[in-house]
Amino acid sequence: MKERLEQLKLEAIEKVEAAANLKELQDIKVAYLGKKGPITEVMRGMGKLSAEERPVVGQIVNVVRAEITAKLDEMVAKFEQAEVEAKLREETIDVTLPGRKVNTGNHHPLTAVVEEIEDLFLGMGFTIAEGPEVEQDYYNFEALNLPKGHPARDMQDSFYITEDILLRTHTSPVQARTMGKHEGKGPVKIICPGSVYRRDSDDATHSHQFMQIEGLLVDENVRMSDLKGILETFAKKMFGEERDIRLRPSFFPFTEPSVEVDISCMMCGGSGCNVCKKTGWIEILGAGMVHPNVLEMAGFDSKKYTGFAFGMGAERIAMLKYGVDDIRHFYTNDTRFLKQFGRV
Ligand code: 2NL
Repeated sequence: MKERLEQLKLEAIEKVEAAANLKELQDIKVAYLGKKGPITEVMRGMGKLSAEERPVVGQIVNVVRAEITAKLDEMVAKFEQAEVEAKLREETIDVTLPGRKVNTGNHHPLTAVVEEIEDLFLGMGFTIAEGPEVEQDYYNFEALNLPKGHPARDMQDSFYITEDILLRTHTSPVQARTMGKHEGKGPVKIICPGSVYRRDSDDATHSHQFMQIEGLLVDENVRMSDLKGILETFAKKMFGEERDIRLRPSFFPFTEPSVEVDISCMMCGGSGCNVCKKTGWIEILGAGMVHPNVLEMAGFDSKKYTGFAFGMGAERIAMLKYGVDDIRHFYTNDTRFLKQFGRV
C-alpha cells in the first residue's frame, strides 16, 4: 500500500509538472485528490488494516496529499504570474506616440465679418434688429419712398411670391418696421444684418443672395457730421487706423442727401494700385440722411427728428479685408477656401 501511494504521488507530480495551463491543473487535482480519486480510495480501504498499520498508512496518505497539493499550488502560482505578465505586455501604452488631431470647424468668413461689424457697432451704442426675409411690398418699397411704378422696384429685379409679397431686396424694411414700433419717439439706433435677394445673374462681384448690413440713427439734431464720424471710426477699426474716408454725392430714393463712401486704399495707402484702379480710393458703402418722407411714413415728425442711414454688402467688406476675388467663393462651400479662415 505504501508503494502504491508513492507510485501515485510520483505519477501526479509528473503530470502536474507537464500541465500546460490552469485548466489542466484543475483536472489533475480532481483526478488525484477528488472524492473519486485513487488516494481517497486508498483511505476507504484503511478500515481493513490492523490497528498498528492504520496510523502509519494515514501518515503516508497525509504526506502524499500535502506534497501533491504543494506542487499544484506552485504550478498554479506560476501560470497566474505568467498570465498577468502577458496581460501587461498586451496592454502597454506608448505615451510617446504622436496624438491624433481632432478636426475642428471654424466660422464661415462671412459670419466672422458680420460678427466683427456687429461688435463694432454694439461698442458704439447700436443694438441689433432683425426681421422677416419674406417681406411685404409695403415695408420693402413703399415705406422707403419707393412708390408703385418706381424703376427700382421693377419685377425684373425682385423675387416676387405674390403681387404683394417678395423676398426682401435690402434690410431697410427691418429699419422701417423698427422705426414704426417707436411710435414717433427717438432715439432709434440700430444695425440690421441679414440675407437679401435680388434677381440678378451671378458673377465675380454679384450674387442673387447676399448679406447686407444697414445702420440707422434717428434722433433730434442728428447731422451729416455724425454720420461721417461713425463711418470714419468704422473704417479705421475695420481696415486699419491709417485709413481716411471721403464722401461723394450719390442718389438713393430713401436718403437725401445721399453719398457714396470711399476709404483710402489699404493696398497702396492711397498712391494708386490695381485694387483701387489707380485712384487711391475704394468704395465700401452707401449712406445719407434719412428722407423726410421715410421718417413721416414711420410716424416721426421730420421737423423735429432727423436721421442718417447707411448700407453695405458684407461680402464686399470681407472680399476687401481678405483679398477674395470672387463673391461666389462665399457660397460654393469649397473647404479649401473655407479652411483658410480658421480663427479669424
Ligand atoms: C448700399 C446702400 C443704403 C440705406 C441703405 C436706409 C434705410 C432706411 C432709411 C434710409 Cl430705413 N436709408 N438705408 C441708406 C443709404 C444706402 O445702402 O449700397 N447697400 C448695399
